[in-house]
Amino acid sequence: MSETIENLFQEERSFPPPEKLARSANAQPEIYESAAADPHAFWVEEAQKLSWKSPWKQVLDDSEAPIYRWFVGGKLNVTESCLDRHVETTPDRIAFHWEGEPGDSKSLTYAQLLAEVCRTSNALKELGVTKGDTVAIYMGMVPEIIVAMLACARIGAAHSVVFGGFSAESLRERIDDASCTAVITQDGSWRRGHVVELKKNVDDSLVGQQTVKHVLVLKRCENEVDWHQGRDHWWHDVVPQQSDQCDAEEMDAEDLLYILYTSGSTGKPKGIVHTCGGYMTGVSATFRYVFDIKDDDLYWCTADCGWVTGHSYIVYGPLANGATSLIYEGTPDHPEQDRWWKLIEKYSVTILYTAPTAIRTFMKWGEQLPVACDLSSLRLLGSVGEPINPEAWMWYHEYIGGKRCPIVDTWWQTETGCIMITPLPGVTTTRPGSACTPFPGIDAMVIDNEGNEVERGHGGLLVISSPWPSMLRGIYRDPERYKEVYWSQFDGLYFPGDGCKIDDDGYLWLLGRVDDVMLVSGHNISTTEVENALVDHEGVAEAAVVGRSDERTGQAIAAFVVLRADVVGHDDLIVELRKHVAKKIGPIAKPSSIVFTPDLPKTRSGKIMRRLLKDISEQRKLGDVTTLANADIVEAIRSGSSSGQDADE
Ligand code: 6R9
Repeated sequence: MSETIENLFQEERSFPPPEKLARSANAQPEIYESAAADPHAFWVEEAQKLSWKSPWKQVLDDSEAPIYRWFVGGKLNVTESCLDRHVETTPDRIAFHWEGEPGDSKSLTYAQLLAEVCRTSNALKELGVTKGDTVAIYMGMVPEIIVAMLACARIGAAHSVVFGGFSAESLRERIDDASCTAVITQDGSWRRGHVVELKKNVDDSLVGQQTVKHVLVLKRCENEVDWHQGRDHWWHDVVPQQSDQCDAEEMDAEDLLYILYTSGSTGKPKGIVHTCGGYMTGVSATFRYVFDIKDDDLYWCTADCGWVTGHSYIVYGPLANGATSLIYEGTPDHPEQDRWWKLIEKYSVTILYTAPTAIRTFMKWGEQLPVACDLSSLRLLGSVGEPINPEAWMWYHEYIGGKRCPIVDTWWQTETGCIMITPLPGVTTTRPGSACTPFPGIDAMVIDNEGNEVERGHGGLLVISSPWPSMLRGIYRDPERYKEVYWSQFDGLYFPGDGCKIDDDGYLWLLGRVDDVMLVSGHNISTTEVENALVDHEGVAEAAVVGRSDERTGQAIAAFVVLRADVVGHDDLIVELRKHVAKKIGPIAKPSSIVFTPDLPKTRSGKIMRRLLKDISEQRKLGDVTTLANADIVEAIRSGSSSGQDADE
């Protein structure tokens, strides 16, 4: 019988934590043992670090599993943990330094942020938004997006942030699904020097829409907008004159905090539901220990608030810990490809949290850009969103981290709310490409298709075997789909849909989505391992592989390769790359075709869309491309691909 997923790629390099960081790290080695001995006590201790209005009566109610309730009966308002308590002790501490794409900037202290949140809360109340309503937020990365999220939380309205790059149709679908009563947006948002017309998209999305009564519009780009009298309100007309005091609505631990839609690879977007008490406990604890946050740190998470990473690790986690963060509005290549490195230099950023897709793009652009900037303030690096290829990890380590910064490769999902598998920077000896081990208090296993735990040294499916506080509470208005998608495969186990292998020391190596696994001559091969082997070649910056139907082998591996800036793609290189993969992970994994391309199709959150590459390889009509960040690349690949050679020997 074939393995659920083969274990092919071996990585021998390892990096112990720097001594100085280890000595004063927020998480010390004992944390694993004590959390394992009593996980509930661990989470209770973390929950107690938040501000509660009244205590819970029960830590976990699992009587209706897989619907779990945490901190049952507890009352709180998450904005008091994020703002009020810091304003009491350190009102002048900076919460956010913000830099706009055109170069304008602004800083907000905790006291200023609380005042602005209260004014916005009062404005929303005046418009009739109340506890139990859902508000859509469709904005760019301006400080007001954070203010808007927190203002909703303060008055007990759920927010549903829709990424500002999504179309009017996607916005409409999400507004309808959650029956939003208000939308908060901007006239426009800056992106690579151009204005993205957010207000226009909102107008288009609301044609014939019934539930939305009010649209609050922040002026940012001064582009012209249509105005719907009675429905539309300028932020500057309704917010500034409000009182800067607003009592925080008392919320049950299990009341809805937000809905966030995740599309997955196919099908209708799922409205992932997060509640107040457990979610805050999870994000606050993971932020403190994984990012080792200290008073003098300047933390920068490069995500957009439209993604869960922005919710958990720009807004709720950092603010719960009283952190000082940088946020940046624009793209990394505006005005030049060194914008990020200039920002790190300007603000003396100490902790950087970004995605493999960004790192691989910087590899493609070349290390001369970061090397020319002073990045010596950095002390810790993070990665999230996709498996990070070992070679990309090494590049990040060398050219961004100056070989001195630990890298935390953090595996988690919109659904999990907080980081689940990760190194702890002062404790874990890291291995490039491994997310290492479950966070304290989290139970994960790798199992085969029959549900048996695999032995070390083998691959299989990742599952989470006990509930955790920040877990999703369901799919909005679709409890059956929730059970079906996550809990129907293996009894009592949460199935995230990712492949994973466990090495001889118990380290976990994420292998991408199970749907993408390729079946070649009876071997189940993960896309991640073949991509790792390709990126291991010095000429390659990025690679994506898919299984294309093949009469002889079932599936054949089709590879799409992005080369580094100074490398030219030619036939000899194709031969060389195939040999390289064969040598690195075995002849079975050799791509049968390799196409060079300037970029890969990616979702707007930077994940490679292998589904489209599969359509191209099998010369099918392309599936849905509306969530694509770079739609034009698909045509370019398609024309390149028809001339791409099929090297079979
Ligand atoms: C936070 C976020 C979740 C999916 C997840 C997995 C992939 C995220 C990863 C990773 C390997 C990591 N993923 N982090 N794979 N290593 N460190 O990305 O949430 O947008 O819901 O995506 O992303 O496949 O299942 P979300």
